[in-house]
Amino acid sequence: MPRQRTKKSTQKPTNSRNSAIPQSRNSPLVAIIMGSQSDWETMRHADETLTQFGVAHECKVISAHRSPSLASEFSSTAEKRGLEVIIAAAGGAAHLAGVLAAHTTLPVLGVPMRSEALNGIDSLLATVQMPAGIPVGTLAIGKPGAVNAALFAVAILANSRPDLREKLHRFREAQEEKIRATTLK
Ligand code: RP5
Repeated sequence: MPRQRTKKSTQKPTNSRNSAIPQSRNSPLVAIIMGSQSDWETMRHADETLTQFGVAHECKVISAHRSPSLASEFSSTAEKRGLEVIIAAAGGAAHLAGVLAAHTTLPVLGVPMRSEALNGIDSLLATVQMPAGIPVGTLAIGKPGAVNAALFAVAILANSRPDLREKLHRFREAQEEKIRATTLK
């Protein structure tokens, strides 16, 4: 059964087998998958954004390299479990989004993590340079990418959910209002 993070927390995500994350009553529509627990500090911003919009979601650590069969099993069964969007974050040789996309026709949004060696340029190129035929929608490196991946997932879901579309409009209006109200001293 899928599990879902239900509240803001700095607690790192773990896989369902050993998770302390409470069971969700609603089936998750979005999965936030990351290659390592070290990605959580960035990806919690995607978690928080989806929570802000009231979108049922789950957060898991799955590595394309360190747990390849779990990555394949997760992605190939995602659609029949009711997921509609997968967000995949990884750093360095960041193959996670591409591997998940290879096993599903659900939209996969890739978030490149800022890496120590190359500051995320490696993650960006590894995520974005997919061969024609297996798309990954790649967002910006780090926190802006995490937030925008969640907003993109909301926009996809909003195509068939007028309540979410309305929330997106209100979010944009509030954002613009904040800019208009900004005065420089
Ligand atoms: C990637 O390697 C992960 O997504 C992470 O960004 C990076 C480093 O992982 P750790 O060594 O911190 O587990 O697979």
